[in-house]
Amino acid sequence: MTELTKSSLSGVRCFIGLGSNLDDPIRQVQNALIELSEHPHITLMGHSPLYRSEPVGPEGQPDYINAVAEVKTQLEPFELLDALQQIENAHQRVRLQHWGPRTLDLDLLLYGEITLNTERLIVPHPFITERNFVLRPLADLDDELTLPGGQEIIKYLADCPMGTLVQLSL
Ligand code: A4P
Ligand code: MG
Repeated sequence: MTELTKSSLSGVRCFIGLGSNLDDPIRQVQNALIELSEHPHITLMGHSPLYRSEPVGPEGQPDYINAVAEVKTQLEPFELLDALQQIENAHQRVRLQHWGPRTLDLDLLLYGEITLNTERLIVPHPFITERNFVLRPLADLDDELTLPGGQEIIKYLADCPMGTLVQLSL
């Protein structure tokens, strides 16, 4: 096995939430998936379908396009957050309003079995269990997925209102 293949198979299994509701959101999410796959220290293992979701947060903003990517990486959690924020910044992401419209949001949903609660990084992502646009695509990728405490994602999904979540056929 070559070094390249060996390194691409090792690392921590992580899930990244992608969201966009500005400036051609479908293209923003598709390009972000390509950028994740091209990152030298991130291996894209797969991604969910894209979904259209109604905005959570301030009213009057456009619908979001959401998806979840499954990756493997040898980056530490804060290094992975740095990499995600670099990709966000490359998408001309400007932070104007909490939960407001954005060209690209990359959230670190799960980092293996790790739990972290620091000022800069909380893992699992705090709203993972209550957002249909996170739970549905996570279950698409692995319907046996659990949180670090062992709670099953599909149980949260069963209790989560689906609102107007629509899977896009791309
Ligand atoms: N941060 C802490 N933990 C994490 C983590 N696990 N992953 C810190 C990523 N970042 C994390 O994030 C603010 C800070 O959170 C970061 O600097 C990082 O150090 P931000 O992306 O700049 O700000 P934000 O996104 O406005 O705030 P926040 O709390 O991350 O919001 P969310 O939870 O990302 O929600 N509606 C729909 N339909 N679809 C969406 O995707 N997204 C949001 C944003 C709101 N409404 C939405 C959607
Ligand atoms: Mg965010």
